[in-house]
Amino acid sequence: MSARQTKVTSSHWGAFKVTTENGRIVSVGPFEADPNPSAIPHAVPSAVHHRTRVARPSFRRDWLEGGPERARSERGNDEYIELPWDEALDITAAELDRVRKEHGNGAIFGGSYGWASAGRFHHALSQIHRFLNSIGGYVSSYASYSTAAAQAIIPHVLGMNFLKFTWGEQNSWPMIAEHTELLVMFGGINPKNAQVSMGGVTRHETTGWLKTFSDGGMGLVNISPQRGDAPDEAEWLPIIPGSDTALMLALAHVLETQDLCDRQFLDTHAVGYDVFRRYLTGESDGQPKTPEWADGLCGIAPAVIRDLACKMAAKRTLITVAWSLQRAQNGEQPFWMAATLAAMLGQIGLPGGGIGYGYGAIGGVGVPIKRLDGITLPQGTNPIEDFIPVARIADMLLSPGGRYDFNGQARRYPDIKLVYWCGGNPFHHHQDLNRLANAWMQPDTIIVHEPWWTPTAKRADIVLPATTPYEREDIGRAPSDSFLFHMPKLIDPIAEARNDYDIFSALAKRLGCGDDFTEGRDAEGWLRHLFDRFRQNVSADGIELPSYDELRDRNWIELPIAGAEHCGTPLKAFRDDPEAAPLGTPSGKIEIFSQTIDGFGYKETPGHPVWCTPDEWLGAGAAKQYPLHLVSPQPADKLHSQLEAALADIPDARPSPVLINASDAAHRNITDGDVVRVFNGRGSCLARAVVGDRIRDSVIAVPTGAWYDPDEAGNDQQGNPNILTRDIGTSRIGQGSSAHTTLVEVEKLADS
Ligand SMILES: Nc1nc2c(c(=O)[nH]1)N[C@H]1C(S)=C(S)[C@@H](COP(=O)(O)OP(=O)(O)OC[C@H]3O[C@@H](n4cnc5c(=O)[nH]c(N)nc54)[C@H](O)[C@@H]3O)O[C@H]1N2
Ligand SMILES: Nc1nc2c(c(=O)[nH]1)N[C@H]1C(S)=C(S)[C@@H](COP(=O)(O)OP(=O)(O)OC[C@H]3O[C@@H](n4cnc5c(=O)[nH]c(N)nc54)[C@H](O)[C@@H]3O)O[C@H]1N2
Ligand SMILES: [Mo]
Repeated sequence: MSARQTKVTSSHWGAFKVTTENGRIVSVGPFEADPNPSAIPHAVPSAVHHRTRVARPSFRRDWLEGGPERARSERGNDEYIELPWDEALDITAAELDRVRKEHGNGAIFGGSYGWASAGRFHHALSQIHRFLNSIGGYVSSYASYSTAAAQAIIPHVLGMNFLKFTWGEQNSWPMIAEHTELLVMFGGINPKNAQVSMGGVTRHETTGWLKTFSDGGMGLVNISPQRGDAPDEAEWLPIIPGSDTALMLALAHVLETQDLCDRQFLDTHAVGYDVFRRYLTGESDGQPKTPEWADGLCGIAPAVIRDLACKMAAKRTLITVAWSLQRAQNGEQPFWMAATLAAMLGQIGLPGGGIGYGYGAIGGVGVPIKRLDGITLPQGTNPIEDFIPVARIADMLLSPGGRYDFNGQARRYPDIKLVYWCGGNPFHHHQDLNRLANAWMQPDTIIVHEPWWTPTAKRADIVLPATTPYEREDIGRAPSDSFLFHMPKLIDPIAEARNDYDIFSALAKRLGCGDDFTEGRDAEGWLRHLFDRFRQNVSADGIELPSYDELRDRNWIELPIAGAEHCGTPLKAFRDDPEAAPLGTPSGKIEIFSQTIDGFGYKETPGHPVWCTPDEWLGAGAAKQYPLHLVSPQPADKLHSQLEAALADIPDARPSPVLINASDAAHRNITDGDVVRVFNGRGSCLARAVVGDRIRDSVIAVPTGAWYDPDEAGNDQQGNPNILTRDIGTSRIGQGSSAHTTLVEVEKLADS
């Protein structure tokens, strides 16, 4: 591997060229077919060769020497002992065996949420789930941090799996460009987030589409606490976080009272408008949801609300809602209410009209493409049926046997003895990290596969060093992308890193189920097998693929599946004939009132969308003590906590930036560049002030992704907002993450 060579590889942030020399990645460059390549891969060369790579299998001293009982109290504050692979695998297999024999597989938590890396075979989550299934099963996790509340509510309202709706029943970019006159964006559409997509996004097109929309004279309205969440051409309505449902209700109130709603559409295509209308007008609760009422909650003037409602009724309007709105307490409500508002406008099923969720959240949303069967490693079946809603991990660890409600079910948390993580970083992604750190002391044993010493790896008992995609061969393909990649092995594994597949194969063999797990194939055997299956499947669609060897030679090909001709008008069949093409809801129609949800008996969330006052927001009593609302968006310069090793080395990159309005900064004697402490009753972190007028007053933004690194007093040095966020479910319906429901205060550090 000494000669200099350049190859293309694929990643969640797109395809890019990688140049290697003498066994090292020396530089990266853009991929020719990408009109707007992401800068994220620039961190790859230094991250891959970084000093924070896990070199060898590592065991926490207390766990290794004292066993689980002694180990628990020390996680996160201990030394590691390196062992040779054979011994490490023996110990790990023996511990898995002990737990499954003593407590059953229902005591193993293998949810292992996380984005891991692109690449279809070495997909860490598929690998761990297949492995744990082959050894008798595990407690899994349900839905995602991204969209858990949406995944729960949308099937009740629109009768469809949320992901199916996202990929199958939303307007494509070309259709919006052609037909939409007014684009009303709750939470904006920010191309910064469209840099990434699960499994890859080769052509970064979102910026280009937004420019097409504004150049073409489309009306753009950005309803967000941050101006930068949409193009500057958009009208900015700087809303108070957590109050979108109130604004939507007021828009609905104007439509209802000014007779601007499509009553016929509501009669033929929706159920429950009558019940909802009584709530809207205040007949049922005494409070009409007028623009004046909403102004006091969301901070948008009544005249602006009236004007917007009239425009929405007069024009072909597409309402879009960012995923962030449902990553908040009662995050189900703005998603439900937005669908209700769209139903009142009566444009659902018309080209360029209606409702869409998550445009800009990831690169694939809106891309017109023919969907093909994926390339996935079969995971087998899990004999353990028990699961938790994904974001309830700390609750689970803190209250084994504890009761909770979830989407109409009364459930109990399992009693977990062993946690196994491969491809995620809970000490990045979970809320209230001090609480998680406490919950993390409960299990006997925590096993983590990681390329880097992340905060999660530093809190594991057994850390097995994993390769990165550059150290192994794989196939790259994302469902919303027309490119297919052979991802070459570019360098040898760093130190003693091994592929997750090889680690699991060796453990499975020790546990007596090696053949079940491998089916007699090595990694290359699987790649050829999975590729051949994909090749056969797509040939039924009339697409002929080259052989695996030819793909390997060519590095990448484009499939003939992109283009507007692959996308029809969303929900057209339902609009044309709701009897013949009903939705999958119990009524077959849009459920503005859901008998099912009403039947759950959750008094805080009745059978129609409602405004629920959040526990933490600018209108709460707690705002006296913590007067700033913290939003924690995705970082612009990377994907979550990935590549953080390299990014944290950039001078002044850490602690993380905190965007703060000039008036809030002045009030606290903070100037641009100052290091500040952001704090509330749950914890505190450092951050570096970025002062400006692109965020509304009383709101601050700290991006996610810094590696949690508390000092002895518990003050996080790197600027991870999750030390501050609140760890409660969105509601009993979705039990998702409610990261955006957080109040804080900021102070200048005495010596900055
Ligand atoms: N406050 C707040 N918190 C949030 C959010 C928010 O908006 N606000 N957003 C949430 C959302 S939507 C998400 S999706 C989560 C994301 O949270 P995660 O998906 O957990 O974050 P990542 O940093 O992508 O974690 C992936 C980990 O896998 C490791 N990895 C990469 N490749 C491999 C591999 O091949 N093998 C192994 N074994 N490991 C590998 C990486 O080094 C990294 O540590 O964060 C959530 N947290
Ligand atoms: N560069 C980059 N892109 C990413 C990721 C990444 O890590 N890096 N992660 C990816 C993942 S896993 C996901 S799930 C998506 C997430 O996609 P989103 O959920 O859309 O993204 P966020 O950045 O969390 O939030 C978008 C904006 O919502 C606004 N916002 C917050 N609260 C409210 C509110 O109450 N009301 C309104 N109206 N606006 C609010 C904030 O100003 C924030 O900037 O992003 C994906 N894209
Ligand atoms: Mo996500």
